[in-house]
Amino acid sequence: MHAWPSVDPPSVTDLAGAVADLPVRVHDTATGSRVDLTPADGTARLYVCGITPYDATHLGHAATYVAFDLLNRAWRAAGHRVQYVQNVTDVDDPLLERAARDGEDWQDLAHRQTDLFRGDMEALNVLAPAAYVGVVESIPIVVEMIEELRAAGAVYAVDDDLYFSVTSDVTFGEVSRWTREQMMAIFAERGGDPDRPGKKDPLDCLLWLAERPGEPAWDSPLGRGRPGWHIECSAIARAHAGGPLDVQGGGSDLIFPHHEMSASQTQVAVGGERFARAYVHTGMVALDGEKMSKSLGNLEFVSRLRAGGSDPAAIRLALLAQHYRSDWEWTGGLLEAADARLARWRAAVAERPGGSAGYTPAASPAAGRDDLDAPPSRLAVDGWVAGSAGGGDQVRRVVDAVLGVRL
Ligand code: 5CA
Ligand code: ZN
Repeated sequence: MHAWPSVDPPSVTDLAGAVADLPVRVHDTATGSRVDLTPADGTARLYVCGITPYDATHLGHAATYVAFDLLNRAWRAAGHRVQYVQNVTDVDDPLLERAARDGEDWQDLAHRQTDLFRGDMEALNVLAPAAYVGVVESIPIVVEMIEELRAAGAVYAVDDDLYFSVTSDVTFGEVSRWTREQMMAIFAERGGDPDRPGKKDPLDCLLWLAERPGEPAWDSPLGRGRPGWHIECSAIARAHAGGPLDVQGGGSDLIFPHHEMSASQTQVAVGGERFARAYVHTGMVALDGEKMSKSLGNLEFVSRLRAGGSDPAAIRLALLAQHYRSDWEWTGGLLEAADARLARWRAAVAERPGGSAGYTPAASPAAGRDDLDAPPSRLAVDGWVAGSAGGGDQVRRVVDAVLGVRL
């Protein structure tokens, strides 16, 4: 599957100055601490869970991908290469249910929504992944990983469906650090089936769903069927990242079971090597007091705001006004404030052009490297704008490279 067009950020390695030696650090869910993410071999490997293509692109999705774009930019600004991989869950129950509800072909729905998402990502100046990979095109690598898990003794059947045995991974639970009670309380809500008779452990997750009448299925040595959810990210990450991940990312709603399971499955398949150095999670964006979610239907879309005339750079700036790990609520006021800020920034860089004199960009790249501290880096620009010094060309370069906002 192809990604969207994107322009490489301007280089700011020459501007780093005081921050040149600062490592990129980010908060890791698995350890609860900030970890140094300087890549061991010069290439950072980033996997971010992609959309299930219906009801895209709501502002919760957008906030999550913009946050990981800051990480991508922080690594690049520090002089590292980034191998960025993102999946598309282009076959799964919620997509099939939505297509059935609306009487639409599930593939048409997935294509249309993936196209819309690409357009929104491009407009928001999100750097494209090097590998943008759907599940439908990944069936062979998914089947291959399930075969490896079977060889490791981690797979069993319930009727014709195949399950991953969570007890096969001694480190199971180390991503979320949730108690078994916490896991049990939420598993069913997030696609699990704890009560199915015949399972060895209620938390075991589906690897391969045997063909159901009226649903898509593929021939395979496992029988005719389709992948379970978590195995797609295990298989796509391993096949396309080119090594163990530096970061497995997504919204905090993916901590359990999705990231717990995808890490466990990969670790068992490869014989123990840790799936990712860090598990990074964005906060949930709410609307009208509730998490913005496709199932609740309380959504605001990037495409609707764009169609209403909003500048995508202002939408991006509004998303960056919060720290990525906080839960927060979208309001129209945020966009108005971002519009006004963008206008001030643009006017200032136009009125006060020039190179390095007058602007010390150190605060911006430094903030970008320390747990993606977008709000302080924005404020560093506000400080320059409020003054009278020159250096606007340099401000423009830094703001583009680090925050991804074009002035
Ligand atoms: N396809 C799976 C991941 S493999 C999936 O979760 N798709 S999704 O379309 O539901 O979500 C896409 C991304 O947006 C995920 O990283 C998810 O955690 C994030 N996300 C969903 N809702 C919100 C929200 N309200 N706020 C912030 N991020 C969100
Ligand atoms: Zn995923």
